[in-house]
Amino acid sequence: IPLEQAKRIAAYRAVDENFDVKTHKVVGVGSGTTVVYVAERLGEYVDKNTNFVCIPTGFQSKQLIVSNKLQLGSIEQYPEVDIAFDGADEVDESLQLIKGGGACLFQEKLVSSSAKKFIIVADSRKKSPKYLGYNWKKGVPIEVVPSSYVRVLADLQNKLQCKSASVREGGSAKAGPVVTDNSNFIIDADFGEIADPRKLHQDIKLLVGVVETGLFIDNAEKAYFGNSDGTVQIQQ
Ligand code: DER
Repeated sequence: IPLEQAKRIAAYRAVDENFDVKTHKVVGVGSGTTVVYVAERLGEYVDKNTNFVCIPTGFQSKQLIVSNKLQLGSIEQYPEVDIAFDGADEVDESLQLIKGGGACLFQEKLVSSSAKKFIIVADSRKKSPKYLGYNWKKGVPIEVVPSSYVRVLADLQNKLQCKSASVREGGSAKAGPVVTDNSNFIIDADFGEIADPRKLHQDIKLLVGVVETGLFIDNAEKAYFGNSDGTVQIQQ
């Protein structure tokens, strides 16, 4: 089956098996192309008796909430989230994640780490057979304060021995660096295989200028992977 259908099947299954419309009042909605189907499915739960609020993880996420006629709330109003759904760029065997492919990692981590339950939805390409960095070759996304990017690039190389690192450029969409929904830059840092993502996250987080890393440690509780044969694999 087509990739988009595999993603949809996984997302629908994740919502149907984990979202409880009676008890879950605050729902985090992530960013990217797979979570589109989460928002679609949540929209099908809305009726005159439901009152759950959805918390966005960036502008695209806000669009998903609005276009699916879901109630939009802010993380400031609802700092405690009952359940959050999001995509991932890679998932390792202990459910550690690389996220940030869509440059929304800061708000994604703010929402997912504020959630009692955090569920990942992805297609089977995102599941790593071993460690992070096995399939995802674009490096660890890192959100940095714009004025610090030269310093952070140097520290990544000199202090953390990363193989290569660069500021994410807008390409044909925008001259110059990608600017995140929080007015920051993204640096993608290639560390090759990441045997200890927790240690790497901590080391990167200490660098001056780093706002947040795309290494989501001990955050996800379950992951739903859509396979090309239409089946769904669940990791927990
Ligand atoms: O940027 C992100 O973290 C997104 O969630 C991304 O990792 C997943 O994007 P996809 O669902 O389009 O593959």
